[in-house]
Amino acid sequence: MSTMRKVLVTTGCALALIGANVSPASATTQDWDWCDSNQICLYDGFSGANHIVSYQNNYCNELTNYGLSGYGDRVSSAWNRTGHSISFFNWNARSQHFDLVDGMAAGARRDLLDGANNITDAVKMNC
Ligand SMILES: [Ca+2]
Repeated sequence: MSTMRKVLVTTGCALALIGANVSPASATTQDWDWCDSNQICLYDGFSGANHIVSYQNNYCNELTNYGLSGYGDRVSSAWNRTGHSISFFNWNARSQHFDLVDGMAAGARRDLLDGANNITDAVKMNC
């Protein structure tokens, strides 16, 4: 390994350690991956980290079942850039119904409630 290569590897390790100790405030500025206007954006991580999928929801009061697309039980945060409130649902296999587990105002972005984290399967725009 050349001297230059060793320097680069060492620098990379130092940066990785700095990244692990990042403060919550600076983490927030790095999160909330891009979300287009009029879309509902869903994220695997908290504070908008790790974008999963976005829906251009043109359908009022119709359930978008993202569990069918393989995104169920993964969403931890969301950004609602529609002009309407949205509701999140969890599929209840026992009752064979969708249970309402969280809701979000128009324009809001936040982590899902503790009881809704990593369990939702569908979203609906209320209008
Ligand atoms: Ca679920």
